[in-house]
Amino acid sequence: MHGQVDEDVRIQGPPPRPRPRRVLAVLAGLLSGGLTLGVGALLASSTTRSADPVLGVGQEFIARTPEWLKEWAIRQFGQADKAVLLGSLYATLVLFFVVIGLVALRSLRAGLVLVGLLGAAAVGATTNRPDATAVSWLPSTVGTVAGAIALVVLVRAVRGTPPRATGPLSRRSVLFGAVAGAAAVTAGAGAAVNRSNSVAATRATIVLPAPASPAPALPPGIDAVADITPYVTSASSFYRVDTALSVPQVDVASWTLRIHGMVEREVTVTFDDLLAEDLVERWMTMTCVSNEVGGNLVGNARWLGVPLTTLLRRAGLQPDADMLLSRSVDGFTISTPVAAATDGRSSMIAVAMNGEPLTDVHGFPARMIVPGLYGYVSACKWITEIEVTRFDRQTAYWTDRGWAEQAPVKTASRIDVPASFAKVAAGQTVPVAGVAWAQTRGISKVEVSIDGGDWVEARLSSTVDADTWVQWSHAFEGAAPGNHTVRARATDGDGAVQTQDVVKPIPDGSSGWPSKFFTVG
Ligand SMILES: Nc1nc2c(c(=O)[nH]1)N[C@H]1C(S)=C(S)[C@@H](COP(=O)(O)O)O[C@H]1N2
Ligand SMILES: [Mo]
Repeated sequence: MHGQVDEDVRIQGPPPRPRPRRVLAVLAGLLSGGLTLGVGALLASSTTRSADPVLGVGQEFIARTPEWLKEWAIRQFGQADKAVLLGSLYATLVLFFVVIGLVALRSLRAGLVLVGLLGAAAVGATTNRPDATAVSWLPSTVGTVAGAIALVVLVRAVRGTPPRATGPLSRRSVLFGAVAGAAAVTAGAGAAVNRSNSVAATRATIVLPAPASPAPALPPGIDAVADITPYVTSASSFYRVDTALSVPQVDVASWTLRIHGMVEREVTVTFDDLLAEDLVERWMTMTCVSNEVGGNLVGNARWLGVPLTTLLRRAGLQPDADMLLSRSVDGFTISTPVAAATDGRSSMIAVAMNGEPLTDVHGFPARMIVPGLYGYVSACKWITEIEVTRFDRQTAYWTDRGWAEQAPVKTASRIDVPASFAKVAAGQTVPVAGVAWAQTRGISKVEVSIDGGDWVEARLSSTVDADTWVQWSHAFEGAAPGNHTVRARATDGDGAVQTQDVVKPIPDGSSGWPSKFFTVG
């Protein structure tokens, strides 16, 4: 009985209000935009990853961002900078698609002009990437055409007479559903292809040979200090710095490293060629030039690889060459002084980190590692080419943007404890501890001072050699109640004391004494 009453009410109620056409136009804009991105992603996944319209525009944005904005973004968002960039890019696109839908409702031609402009921008960006191929224009072009057709069909359906109630589904709903479905299917298929192209599976099948020259075993007492940075940094907690919006997934079977330019003979090696060499394994600490005093863009790992000298000797360097210009699969470039490869330090083309093949973010299948130089002038990830050349002929990605050509790592220390603004109970000892590094020179001493008082020598943990950081610690007794500042300074193996001069990272690395503020009481 009740059911019947309900039925009567519904039949006699007001007819469903037709959805306002502007809402439908916005939806038309969003769905056709979604189809553009889906088709673009699918085509890019099966041709060139960097030809994806969104990634291409994002990468071009990174390449053209002024230095101050980049610095601000890194300071503001740190390791999340890429996620923030992609998020903003998608938010902007949503806004564009909404506008396109509304404009198209009034004038389809004007809407299509906007679609065309957006498509042209995407084609421009993707074909301008340094790793662009002959087909990089395709994903954005086909995606834009598909989106344009969808926009015309959907907007015409919106403009047409309200849907007649013929059956449960109007023609309009079918069209909207079809475009939504096509957008979802293409985007999903693109993501699936990308997943299947990922290096995770091949990486797991790689068998690393034993090193001909193994790294020294870690001496006892290398992690002597509790609650601070461990001596070994795992791959997953190692800092990541690069310009790659999507992490290159390199097919190791077809990957090669080519050494050319000012050489006696060109050398091209495969990954298996590298593994067949006499491999050396070394502990080395790597630092980013963007690391602020007290910052965490520094890590220490056991690297396995082929000495750079092995490969360069095979190629035969011309005597007037002074630069190695490394190129990554994504077109990124790094310039390294030839001397850093030939002066006896453990420079290598690394294939493994802490006993495992490199992870994709850290440069799979191979990267350069040079002790004592900041990463941007040495540590090329996803390396595929070394051009032997001269500093008066070539420049590299970051040196084109105002960073120094020569950038040896500056002697540095960091205070890990006490934590900033820590509170310590009165009468207790205050542990002060951290790490210090001066790759190739080593650390001979770390000193600490409270409130500008006398420098007291801290205790150094053991270390394996001059190319890695070392832990240090000191326990302050009898700090008076109140606010205090503790400072640290390191002395390197040459006897040079870490400079007090406070300078920013650009152009060749930050300096200054690290400090921590704490309260007793
Ligand atoms: N291909 C490529 N290699 C690169 C970079 C990059 O942007 N692209 N960044 C360099 C910089 S600035 C640093 S500090 C190190 C960081 O290496 P990691 O991410 O493995 O810690 O990689 C270097 N190698
Ligand atoms: Mo860096």
